[in-house]
Amino acid sequence: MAPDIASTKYQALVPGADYVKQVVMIPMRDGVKLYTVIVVPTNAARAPMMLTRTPYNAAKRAARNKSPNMASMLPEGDDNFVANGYIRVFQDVRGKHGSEGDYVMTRPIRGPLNDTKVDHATDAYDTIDWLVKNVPQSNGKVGMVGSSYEGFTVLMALADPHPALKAAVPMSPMVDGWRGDDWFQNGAFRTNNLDYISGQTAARGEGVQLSTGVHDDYDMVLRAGSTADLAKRFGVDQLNFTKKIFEHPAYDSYWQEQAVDRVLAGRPLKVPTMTVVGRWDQEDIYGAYATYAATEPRDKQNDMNHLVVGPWRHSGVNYNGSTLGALKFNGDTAAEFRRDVMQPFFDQYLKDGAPKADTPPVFSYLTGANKWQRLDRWPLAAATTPIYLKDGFRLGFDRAAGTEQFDEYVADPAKPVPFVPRPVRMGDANVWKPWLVTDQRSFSDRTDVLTYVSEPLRAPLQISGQPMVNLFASTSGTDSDWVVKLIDVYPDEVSTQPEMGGYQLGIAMSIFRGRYRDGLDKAVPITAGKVENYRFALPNADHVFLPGHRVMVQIQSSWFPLYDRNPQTFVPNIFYAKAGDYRKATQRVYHAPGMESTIELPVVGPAGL
Ligand code: PG9
Repeated sequence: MAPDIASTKYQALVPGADYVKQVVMIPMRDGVKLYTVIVVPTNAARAPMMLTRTPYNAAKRAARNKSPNMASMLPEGDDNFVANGYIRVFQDVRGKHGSEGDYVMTRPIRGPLNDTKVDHATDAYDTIDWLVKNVPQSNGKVGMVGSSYEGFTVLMALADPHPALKAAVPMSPMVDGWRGDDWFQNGAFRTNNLDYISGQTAARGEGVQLSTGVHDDYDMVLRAGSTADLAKRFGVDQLNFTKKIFEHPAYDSYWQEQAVDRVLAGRPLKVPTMTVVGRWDQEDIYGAYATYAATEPRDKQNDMNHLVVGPWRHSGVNYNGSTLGALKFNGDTAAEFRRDVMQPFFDQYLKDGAPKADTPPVFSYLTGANKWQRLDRWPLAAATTPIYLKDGFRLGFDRAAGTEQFDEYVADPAKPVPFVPRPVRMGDANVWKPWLVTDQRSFSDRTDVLTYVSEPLRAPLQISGQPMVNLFASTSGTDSDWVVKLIDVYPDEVSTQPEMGGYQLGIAMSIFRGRYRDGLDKAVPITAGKVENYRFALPNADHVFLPGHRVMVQIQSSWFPLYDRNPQTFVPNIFYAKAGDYRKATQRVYHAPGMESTIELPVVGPAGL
């Protein structure tokens, strides 16, 4: 009766493999060991190492296909690392999958929020220290790359980098969970996070996806009531990170002190870094620009801190970048960037004897014109030009007053505006990944959406920077959300792509929770009927509205079920709003003298229609 399960020492052979894969448990300074997969090309000698630290299962990340070929086995975005002979390393962060220790969601840096001796900076340091001493085929130089959570772990390694960390490419990094990355956007909570939290923290390995039994998430979330009710329904309210989120609805010190741009702002800039993000990044549209801006003042020669923005969805840089939803670009923009910009950048710092790369400070894809631009700074526009909301639902650069002072709509929390056409399937990758480029026509004619549109443009209008919302508005309630969408309306007919005729493409869209108008850290009720000035930034854009296109602005008070509903009655904590708190409100948007609602556009070149 000899047992038939092989010992842990057993290793299956992969005949003809062009790599050797080994798994090691790397000890950290506190004795905790982290599960690490090291893939070494068979002919490697003095090769650089590329490290990714992940909560998403290192064993799986290094096993896309079962194959003797390293290129097929590793993730698609690793194509150039393989072609250039890199050693590839994936590691489970502490507490997840094969790693020992405690998992803390996006574990904050040591300090007021982390009283242990370890964080992602120390774990990256200890890992790199071990790798350079224990991988004989390496040249002792390490790069770090990764997207989203993995991008966050790249940035955290920069807080106190090991001297062998020579270059870093954080992609779509999670930087500030409240301002706009992952958990919230300007205080509005993304309800699909409950599923993510359950998937990540219900177990050390694979967690639990929610079993809703409802095809349309719009119905599922609406029926539940508040977000706390929704969490309770699935038992997710018992998870520690859900509790932390519910305890911190405002931008208090809990969120401020773990914001990675703030963490990095005060530290020396030692590692050449290229921060990458997608223009239509549906998960982390905030942080890449924030860390770039926080680091830039210390980049005296403008050659250490780089920003890349491609026409991509979240993490789209690692996949095929020829299309996004209905949009078509010139060739595979992602493969082109990885091969022509990212790889030479890494090679310069990591490969022995590699030439200096011709890396621009900023590499940005100008959407609309569909071409890459090499820029020396971001944002490109030094100032903004207001475009005015006018009566007759018009939009223009002149401030000519009309007869109507305002437009109004009734926002009903019982019938919130969907963020994509129903049925809403947030977990469906085909819906979720390209949702920011969804045609906004489905919403422009709703009676609870105000839609302002310009005349067709006679000349190109380029915006390169962050548009600012400058809204004068009132509500009959005591709290309110404001969703503002800057949209490019295509001509009625597009000969090269007929389905784009009249398309309403979101260029920069955001939500703002009105209770935070006087400061993000404290909720203040709104006085019913009082006109307030709401100012908030939309996501960065680098876009040309082409001649014949029109500029559109849509305004609404919900974006459901992606964002939790504002009850429109002030309550101390919206997560716990009661059924009776959700009330209809009459919303007024003003375009009157002294109350001129505008979008301040970062125009480059002439501003005209
Ligand atoms: N956007 C995902 C995430 C990052 C950090 C925290 C929570 C979620 C991700 O794609 O990893």
